[in-house]
Amino acid sequence: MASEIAIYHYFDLGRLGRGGPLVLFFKDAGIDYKELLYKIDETWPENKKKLREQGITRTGQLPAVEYDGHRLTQHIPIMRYFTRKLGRYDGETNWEKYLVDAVSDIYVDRRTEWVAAARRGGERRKEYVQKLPHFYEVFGEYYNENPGPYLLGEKITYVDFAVYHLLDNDQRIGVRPESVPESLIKLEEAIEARPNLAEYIRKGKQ
Ligand SMILES: N[C@@H](CCC(=O)N[C@@H](CS)C(=O)NCC(=O)O)C(=O)O
Repeated sequence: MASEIAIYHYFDLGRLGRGGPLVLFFKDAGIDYKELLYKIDETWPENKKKLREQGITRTGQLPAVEYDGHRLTQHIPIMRYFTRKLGRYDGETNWEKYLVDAVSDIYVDRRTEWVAAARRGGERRKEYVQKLPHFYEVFGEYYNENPGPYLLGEKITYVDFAVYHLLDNDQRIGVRPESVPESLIKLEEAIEARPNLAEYIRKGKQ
């Protein structure tokens, strides 16, 4: 991947911010990146304005990545951009690509619920927690289509980092359902054992 460095703009979320899907993906793929992290406090509106003016994020939301003369936002499409560049981390057949896309879409649905719950709290958070077992069941079924540990079996794809992140995030915020499908536990173990990720993830859990 030459010597190009990706500039990754995100929030400084402390331990919660560790291991976001993009970071896991960059590390796993050996893509050099530099983090620019912003506080979510009274300084954010001003930073948001600047980032929009600079064209780094049109929506005013993060993550955003500067790479190869481009400004990229929307973290799932960002990972897809890199998979096409690398020629790895996606399905190969039409069906495999479809499966990866479908699970990504469900991941985005669940993430949108979480962002709203985190922002509004209260009832919205309760509703989110109630919906979680359903999401876990659905992800578990998709991950059961192949022997695993990844969605497509032995071949890792970008969506595996996203689903792993979701499991880890729910664990950290204490809302993980009591029963987690075995296929998702296998995914977690496999991601945590990946050579470029094992130490980073272990340190983040300390
Ligand atoms: N569709 C975007 C959503 C990004 C998003 O929801 N970002 C939130 C944080 S997780 C954000 O920037 N919030 C601050 C704001 O809206 O001002 C993606 O998937 O990357």
